[in-house]
Amino acid sequence: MKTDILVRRLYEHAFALGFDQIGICKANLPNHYARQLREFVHQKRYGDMNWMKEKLDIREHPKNLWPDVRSVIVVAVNYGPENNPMINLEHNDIGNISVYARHRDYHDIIKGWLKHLAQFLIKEAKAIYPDIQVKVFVDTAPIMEKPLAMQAGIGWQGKHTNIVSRQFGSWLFLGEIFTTLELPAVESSTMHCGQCTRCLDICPTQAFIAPYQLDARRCISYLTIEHEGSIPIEYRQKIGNRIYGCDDCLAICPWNRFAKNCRHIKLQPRTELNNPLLAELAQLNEEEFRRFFSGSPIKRIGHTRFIRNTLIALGNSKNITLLPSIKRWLNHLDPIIQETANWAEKTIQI
Ligand code: B12
Repeated sequence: MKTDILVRRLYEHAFALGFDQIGICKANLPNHYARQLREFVHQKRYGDMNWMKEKLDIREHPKNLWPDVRSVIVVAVNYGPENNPMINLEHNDIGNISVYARHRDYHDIIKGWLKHLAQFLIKEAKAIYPDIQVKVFVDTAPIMEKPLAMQAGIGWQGKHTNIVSRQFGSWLFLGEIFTTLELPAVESSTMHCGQCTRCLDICPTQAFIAPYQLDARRCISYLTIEHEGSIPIEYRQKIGNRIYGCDDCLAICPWNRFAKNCRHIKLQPRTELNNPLLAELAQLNEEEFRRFFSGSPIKRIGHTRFIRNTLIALGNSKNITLLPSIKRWLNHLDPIIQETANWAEKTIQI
């Protein structure tokens, strides 16, 4: 089979499986990405995501992860929400969960689809390329997924640092198939943010030190998901009712006028996670937390961080009727929970 027919069949199969965009690039990245990544690590903008530092050399270049890789097939899945997620930020008695975490864990779903697509590729290509090898990734390996997506024509890295697509705006998950097969690369995407700075301006914690440069240590997504200890006092009020992740820089992007609702049944939000009451979330003990968030990415942060975040939102609610939800954690054995509960008890009354 000729390569162009193989690629056409691969694209058709990808769309049938559920992917919304697909593109191919060489397993190479322009040198400036490695330089900028090193700068990010050098300035310790990764906070306590130490794996960013430990795997720096590998992350710099796809071939450092797998020397035999020749081509990268990048796929994207649209998870566009039905409503503007920023509406939730106005309701102080609910916890705002970022759009990507309101449904089943995307890693599980996309990994499944990627494995099917990789199997299909092997089956179709084997007659001509018997030695073909593949590896699949979705946010699971030390590689720079966004620059690869840009090279593969999926979209460009916006000033908020995430991929923006002409077809789907800012609401895309990314995944990759690395292969030893030499495939024709598409044209790389070009940048289209122009003079717009809306994503930079809206960030509640001013996490962007410059366009295209995020200091993760200030990012609410990092603070509520990745950061393990107490959340620094200076960010607590700015976090508002965001209890898991943040979508402000994505949601404000003007390119979302082209966004479409997510078409995948498996990625539809659980209704109880669209606007959950803080009072109910604060009732969850460890076992209930694990059961309630089974299959959800939220389970990954564990009970302590989840209650820590919920307590911050409760404090920020300034809704004194919610005080009992804080009080039950005041004497908890975990020092992070106890300290945050004390802060929330004072803050709710100011
Ligand atoms: C670490 C990480 C985070 C960290 C740090 C984010 C970051 N911007 O680095 C935290 C926890 C904060 C985070 C948050 C989120 N994440 Co995240 N995250 C990652 C991860 C694992 C690595 C990203 C990385 O390499 N960062 C290192 C820094 C150096 O990269 P960078 O910020 O992109 O910087 C580059 C450019 O900005 C550029 N650059 C630097 N300076 C300059 C200057 C100029 C002039 C120019 C033009 C360019 C430029 O060079 C840098 C190197 O490439 C990827 C998965 C992966 N393996 O790639 C997912 C990933 C990026 N995350 C994703 C998502 C969905 C999110 C959230 C939206 C989740 C949420 N709702 O809370 C937020 C978005 C916050 C944001 N604005 O970035 C998706 C993004 C999909 C997309 N459309 O692009 C990814 C790709 C996972 C996936 N497979 O889908 N994430």
